[in-house]
Amino acid sequence: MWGEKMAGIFRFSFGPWNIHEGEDPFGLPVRESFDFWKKMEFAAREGFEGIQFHDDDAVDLSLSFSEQERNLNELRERLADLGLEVEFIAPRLWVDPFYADGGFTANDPKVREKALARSKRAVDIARALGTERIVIWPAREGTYCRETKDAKLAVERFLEYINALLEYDKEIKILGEMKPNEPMDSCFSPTAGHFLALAENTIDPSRVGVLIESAHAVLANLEPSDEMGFALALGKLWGIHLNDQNNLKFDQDKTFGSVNLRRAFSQIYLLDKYNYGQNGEYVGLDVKVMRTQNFEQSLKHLIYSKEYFLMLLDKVRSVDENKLEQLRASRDYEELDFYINKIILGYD
Ligand code: XUL
Ligand code: MN
Repeated sequence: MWGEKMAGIFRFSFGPWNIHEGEDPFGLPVRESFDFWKKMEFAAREGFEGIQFHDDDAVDLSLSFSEQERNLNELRERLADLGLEVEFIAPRLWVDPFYADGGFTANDPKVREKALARSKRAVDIARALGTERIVIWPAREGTYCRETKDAKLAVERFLEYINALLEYDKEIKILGEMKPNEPMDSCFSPTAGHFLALAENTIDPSRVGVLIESAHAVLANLEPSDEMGFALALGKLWGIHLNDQNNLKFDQDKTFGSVNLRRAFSQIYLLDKYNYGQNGEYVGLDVKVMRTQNFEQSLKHLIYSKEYFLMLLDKVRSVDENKLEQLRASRDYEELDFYINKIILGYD
């Protein structure tokens, strides 16, 4: 059906939360849980090479320090045995009720202090697992109603927090993963552009970049491939979360390509054209399985997101660049539009 499915330099990753029991804000879990190592074995079997972790996906933070260290060493070894490496660690500052008002932008200084301490621990976990990438998704760093936090002070606190982490470990790289809303009404630094402006004001801008998630861009009413192009132009596209989103509603994390094939095509076109991945960056997925899938069917969203990517990569590589240039030169954009859709439909 499709060509050689050559991934080239592309290496794929996902996080264990992408295989889940179907719980949502309106309903209980609908499926049994997959055991952690079953998820990892699935990843290896399906040709994934990287695993994304939150700090507490990687290790039980309630254990003693020495137990954590032991478990982290074992985790790294067992993952390596499966041919997997850790892509990044993201401090999870939004689940614990302690962070109800956010972490590093919380009004309570004790909360801010603990959020930083937990994030420093996340840095140690990353290093123990062999990665320098720290992903910051500022989930609750925003407001439910405007006057609850000082918007200027919040951004200054965001900056202080990033600086403290850069200072803490001189090797780490910080990847901001921005989303305009959800769970908050409104988030500070809602887009990649905001975060990159912040990055330039840190103590070491060269170690601060972005992870662009397709659905998050759509939620900001932005085109994911343009967001990626923006970051690529600045040398800051260090991670991606491919998925899909059906217009402006809750963050759907749908299977990549399942809503809008053209939008998926545009992202891959750009990534392939500019050799995304040449510095070890991963094609990360962040996708949710439909609640209606049963246990056995609940891995397909990951398999198919990767398949969509590879099928569309094949299409991307069949674009006649000369023809594209001619159509650009003659400004016949109707023809260009039709040409790309014919390729996607297999009529070219
Ligand atoms: C939230 C989201 C997170 C991050 C990692 O919308 O995308 O899963 O990717 O914390
Ligand atoms: Mn994500």
